[in-house]
Amino acid sequence: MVFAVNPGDQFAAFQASAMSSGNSSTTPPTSTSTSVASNPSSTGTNYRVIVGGTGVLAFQPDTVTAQPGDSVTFEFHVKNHTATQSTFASPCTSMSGGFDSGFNPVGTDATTFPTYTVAVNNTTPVWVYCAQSGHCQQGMVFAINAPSTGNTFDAFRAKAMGNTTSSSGSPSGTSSPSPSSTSNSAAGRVHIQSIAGLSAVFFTSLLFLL
Ligand SMILES: [Cu+2]
Repeated sequence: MVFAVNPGDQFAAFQASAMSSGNSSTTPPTSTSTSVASNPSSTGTNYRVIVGGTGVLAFQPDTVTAQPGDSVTFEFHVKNHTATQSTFASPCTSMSGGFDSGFNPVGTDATTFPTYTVAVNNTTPVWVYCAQSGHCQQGMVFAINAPSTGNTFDAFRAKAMGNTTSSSGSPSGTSSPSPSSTSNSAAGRVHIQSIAGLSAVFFTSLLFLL
């Protein structure tokens, strides 16, 4: 499990050397690069993300920082994974109108790997998960341009894994707006209702005074 910042097309080689384990053949991992859809621009960077692999339920790397004009190519390895866009609020649920690679079954002896490429059009965070049963809940998530504070990738993954209580250190009731926004939605609604109730009382007593 390795990671690189701005590796260009050298990440696969870096990763391959890291993973010197027993994959039977030594196919050069760059061989599938011709299947990239619609080259967005000649100057954009294409980031390669390995999805799954032997004993791996992860996107590698699991985050990418990209510029408009760049692209991200998911390369699906063994098992049957997807790259499906979600939202920060619901990490393991397909986003309406978002992209979805669909399932990509890959056998253990595969020597070529299906790919799916998405274009990066802006720097808005893009949240991605694997829709295979249980994978997202085991942390198989990915992000493009995740913020370094607030809605971070770590918070996204924690939310995917159901760990919404792990706000770092701050006892509840403080004003940190980020990680608590979804799991408390019911509580938030109650809170809003009680505020509405209060203002109704307030308004009524105003009427009374008039
Ligand atoms: Cu998966």
